[in-house]
Amino acid sequence: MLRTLLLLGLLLLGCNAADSQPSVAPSDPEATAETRALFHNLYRLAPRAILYGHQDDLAYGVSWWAEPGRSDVKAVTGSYPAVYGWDVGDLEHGAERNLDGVRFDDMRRWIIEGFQRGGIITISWHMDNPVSGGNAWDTTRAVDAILPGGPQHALFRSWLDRFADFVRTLRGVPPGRTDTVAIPIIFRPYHEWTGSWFWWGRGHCTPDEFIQLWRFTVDYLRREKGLHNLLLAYSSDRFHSPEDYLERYPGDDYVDLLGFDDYHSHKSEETLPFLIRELHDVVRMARARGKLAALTETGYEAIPDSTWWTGKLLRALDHDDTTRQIIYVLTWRNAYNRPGHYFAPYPGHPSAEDFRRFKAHPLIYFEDELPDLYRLENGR
Ligand code: BMA
Repeated sequence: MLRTLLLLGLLLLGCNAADSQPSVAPSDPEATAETRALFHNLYRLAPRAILYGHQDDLAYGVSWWAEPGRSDVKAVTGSYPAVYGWDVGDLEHGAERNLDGVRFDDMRRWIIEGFQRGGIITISWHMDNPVSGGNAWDTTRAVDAILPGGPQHALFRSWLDRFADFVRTLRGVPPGRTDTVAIPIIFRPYHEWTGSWFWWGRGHCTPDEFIQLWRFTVDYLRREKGLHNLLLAYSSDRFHSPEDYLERYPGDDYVDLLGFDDYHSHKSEETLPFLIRELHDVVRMARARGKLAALTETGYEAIPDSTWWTGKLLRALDHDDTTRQIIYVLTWRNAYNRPGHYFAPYPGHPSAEDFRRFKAHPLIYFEDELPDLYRLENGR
């Protein structure tokens, strides 16, 4: 009897200990099988891999535009990036091209191509200002106006409708399969909110308004539009502490990945500790909540330091067991018609050799090293 009671006690204790662990699952209880697989596989991979991503990789590069199969990253390293970043700015107007001139029909094709090779797709949205009609950098106050009850709410819904229509067309065949599925998307709206350069930025709405905006967006896309292939990335710019970062956190039911953008702290010895501290904070906050963590945007414009990839970026990412848990790092676009505005090397660039060393590091994964991320193990 005593032994039974003791056993029972131990079992209960065990349950309590298990309860204190965060639940590890996509925030959408109805997430599709491939979306769940992507989330769990990335979570498991996080301690040993950092996936490299590049914005607009397949669309254009330094001195070329829309050439089938071409990629600056592949030209330098032999592999496509593991993560493909795209931006749907101007989709809200039903435009043919996004704010950087990429045709949405082409973007869809490239998204499908990347997914079918086993890559990961992330989408951001430099959405125009819904009140003034200016661009994303027009900081006319707008968030309160698009919330339910606000004068621009109907317009805002119509923008989300257009987004949902586009996402619904993103379907492809996962590697090693023959059936077509909805492509899982890491959706990263309202990014860099710790800055005040976008209309959704910190200086232009209250924390409560931002949280309402986020929750409305996610609820609308899931419940009204029936999208269940989205993993949500909450992504700040530089931040100073966990409290600072969590000021506008919309809650665990609305977020799958905790990320931040930082284009500055990686440049010098003096500022590298700031980046390492951000990586520590974001990984700890993510793991405590059963979420993923990522450096969602970074890069050194024109890469003037020829050993930046291993000498600075990798040094921060590979600093310790905590920094290594970042799941991906994405560098921004290699603009076609804006000289010097590029963030990955092209053949012959002074940092090309170091970029290949970066890729060769066991922690860093490009597309050619990816395991199958879209298949569930143990049916989870
Ligand atoms: C910015 C710059 C802009 C671009 C925008 C959206 O950082 O690259 O030229 O329009 O991102 O891609």
